[in-house]
Amino acid sequence: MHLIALLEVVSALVGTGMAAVVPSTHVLHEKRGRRHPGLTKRAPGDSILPMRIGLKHNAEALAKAEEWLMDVSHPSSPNFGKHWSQDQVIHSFRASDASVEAVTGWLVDAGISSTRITHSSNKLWLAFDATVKEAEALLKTEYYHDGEHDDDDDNDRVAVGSNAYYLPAHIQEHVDYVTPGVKSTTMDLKRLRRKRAAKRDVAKRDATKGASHRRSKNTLPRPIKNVEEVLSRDVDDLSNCDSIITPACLRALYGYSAPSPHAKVSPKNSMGIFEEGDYYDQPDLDLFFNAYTPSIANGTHPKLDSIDGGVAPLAGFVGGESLLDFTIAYPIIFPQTITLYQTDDEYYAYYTGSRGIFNTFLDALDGSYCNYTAYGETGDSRLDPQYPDKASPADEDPYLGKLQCGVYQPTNIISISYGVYEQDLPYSYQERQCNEYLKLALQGVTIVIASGDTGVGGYNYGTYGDGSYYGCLGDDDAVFTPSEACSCPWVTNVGATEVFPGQTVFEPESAVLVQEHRLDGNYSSSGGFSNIFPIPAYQQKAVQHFFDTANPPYPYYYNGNWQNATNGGIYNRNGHGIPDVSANGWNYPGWYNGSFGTSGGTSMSAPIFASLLNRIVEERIKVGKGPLGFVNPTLYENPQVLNDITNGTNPGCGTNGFNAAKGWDPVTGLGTPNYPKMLELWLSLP
Ligand SMILES: *[C@@H]1O[C@H](CO)[C@@H](O)[C@H](O)[C@H]1NC(C)=O
Ligand SMILES: *[C@@H]1O[C@H](CO)[C@@H](O)[C@H](O)[C@H]1NC(C)=O
Ligand SMILES: *[C@@H]1O[C@H](CO)[C@@H](O)[C@H](O)[C@H]1NC(C)=O
Ligand SMILES: *[C@@H]1O[C@H](CO)[C@@H](O)[C@H](O)[C@H]1NC(C)=O
Ligand SMILES: *[C@@H]1O[C@H](CO)[C@@H](O)[C@H](O)[C@H]1NC(C)=O
Ligand SMILES: CC(=O)N[C@H]1CO[C@H](CO)[C@@H](O)[C@@H]1O
Repeated sequence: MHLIALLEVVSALVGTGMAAVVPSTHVLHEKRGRRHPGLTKRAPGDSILPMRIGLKHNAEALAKAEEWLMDVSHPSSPNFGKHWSQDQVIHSFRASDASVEAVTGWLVDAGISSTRITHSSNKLWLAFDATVKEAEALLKTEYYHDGEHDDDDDNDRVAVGSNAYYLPAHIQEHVDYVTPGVKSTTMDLKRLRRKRAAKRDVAKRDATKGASHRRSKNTLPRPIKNVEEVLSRDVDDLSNCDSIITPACLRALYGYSAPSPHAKVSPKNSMGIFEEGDYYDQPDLDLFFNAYTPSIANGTHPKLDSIDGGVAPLAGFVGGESLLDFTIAYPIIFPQTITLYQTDDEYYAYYTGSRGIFNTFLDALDGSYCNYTAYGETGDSRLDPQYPDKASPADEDPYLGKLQCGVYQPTNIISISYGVYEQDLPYSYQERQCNEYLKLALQGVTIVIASGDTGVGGYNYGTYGDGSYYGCLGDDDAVFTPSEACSCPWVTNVGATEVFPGQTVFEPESAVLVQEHRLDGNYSSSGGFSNIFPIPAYQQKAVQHFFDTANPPYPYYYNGNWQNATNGGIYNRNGHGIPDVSANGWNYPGWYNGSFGTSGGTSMSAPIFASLLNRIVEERIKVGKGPLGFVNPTLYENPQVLNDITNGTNPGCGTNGFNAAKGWDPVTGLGTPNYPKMLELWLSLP
């Protein structure tokens, strides 16, 4: 009964209500603005909580990170190309020894013996198990859980958190935050386990939503009528590139030659491609090689770096994405090889509708990321798959191993044709992930991501779990919806172009626009301005030039603050401009489960751009130079190595979207690749 009374007090007066039981040695560290509506049940005192104390570590490092990256990536820097080692990155982003000692001392004095405390390998947090009772005494708080909340993402798990907690005053300066705390932790509470069967039904119902929401969409093939005639054409014919973009059309557009199939290639330059919930199959790849690149032998396939049970190939589940990625990349880079980073066991990929994306992939590339703290997030979140996958029924082939941390070396170039929208995930989740892309870039890795296929809006159907609509933002559905993770300023974001009917590959391309292509709307190149990330220094001039010369006719807001825009603003005037560059994204031929058709999407554009960068790395290796790392500063300083695209728009949210324009624009970025110029530029750089 006492507990119920306290709960009311906490609910009404967070902080002050608790202050009576807080000794004067302690200070409030974090509290919620409003009591969490889901956390209604007191956590049993004897349950064990996995406590994590994020150390106030790397605030200085995070502030300097951009400068560090520019130091090795800006072509005018004397340290250009001098990428860091992984140890150097971990060391620079870790917490100070003084913080570790102070916090450990406090815990030991409070009765948590030092043998119970683990210090993470990246030095950023301390971990120990504690009973709810111990943790409440330590933090002068109370823990609640959401056991009755029927959330379809969780797998026999509940969220546990508190509404406010306190730290000794002398410890506060060393601690970023504690979980579970105001940020809840997902965990099993044995007595609250729900029946598996019931949960699985819910999960299945959500399968379509979960899978489609996270994938670039235009990859499913459209059948064409004149298959026989199309397949009888000479593979080098360039007269039909306005209806089918063959490998030869791409070579003509971007000025590179077919690689010699017998060239000697560096074993250290396999190209990385990420896939999730979508699989290639060998017969479809072979049909493509046979028709368009006979010099690539049947059976050629990527090397699988399986992440947390990810499998490939998988004949029964053929999807357009993987096949498109590989049939784009092989003709450009072969005999260079491809490394496939395939994440997720099928249960997570298909049935859970888990909203998290990329964290388990980044865990596999960088072991220190598994437990890294930044922007108030430590390690994987409740939105990410939980491994070992105890939730999956045995017949779904669960992955029962441990979460894979740091098991694969990242390739020099990684192409990603997946993403969701900035509104789909907590901003802190995306900021922490973006910081990881920066850390990989510091080590010389180039991440290339598709911009998305929905213009300035989002997919034009459906609702989020909480009932809000996910086409566009705001009460009137008028505010533009930037895609992610491509909106991170430390990756290279690729939009899509098209050769319109009647045009040839010897004329300029336009921004892609396909009307009523999908059930859920039109296809155009996603672009605009991030609501999370500000304009990075390397892009300032380009964005300013766009506003000066092609000012869009829409009201805007600042600092991502669309909720508060009183002038009806619909885009973020000082947000990171997206995309950076573009490449063709429409009418690529291919086989899917044995049927021939054409497809596209920015899913096609990203691997084109990434493959050309992979070839440039290969040429640099031949002359004793290193990988490219973060390419954007070099591109923004040298826009002449790209073909500026000036025609087209990316409609959405009831508007025409933005216009492609001279110079950078938020539809096609700086433009499409001019391979000879790009190669010459990077061969001239150290
Ligand atoms: C390669 O595979 C394709 C598709 O299965 C087939 O049509 C072709 O005959 C094969 N080529 C060789 C040389 O085996
Ligand atoms: C592929 O084709 C086979 C039969 O040709 C069919 O049974 C299967 O459902 C198809 N799979 C997909 C993913 O379309
Ligand atoms: C697609 O474009 C057409 C023509 O501009 C427009 O009328 C239609 O509303 C668009 N569809 C959606 C779902 O936005
Ligand atoms: C909107 O304005 C209020 C009051 O100024 C502020 O507390 C809130 O953080 C703002 N929202 C955003 C998204 O910035
Ligand atoms: C310019 O783009 C529009 C679509 O936005 C397209 O209809 C038109 O054909 C393009 N013009 C040229 C010359 O490609
Ligand atoms: C050293 C340490 O505590 N490592 C942890 C990092 O995160 C993984 C996955 O969340 C844990 O299993 C490890 O124990």
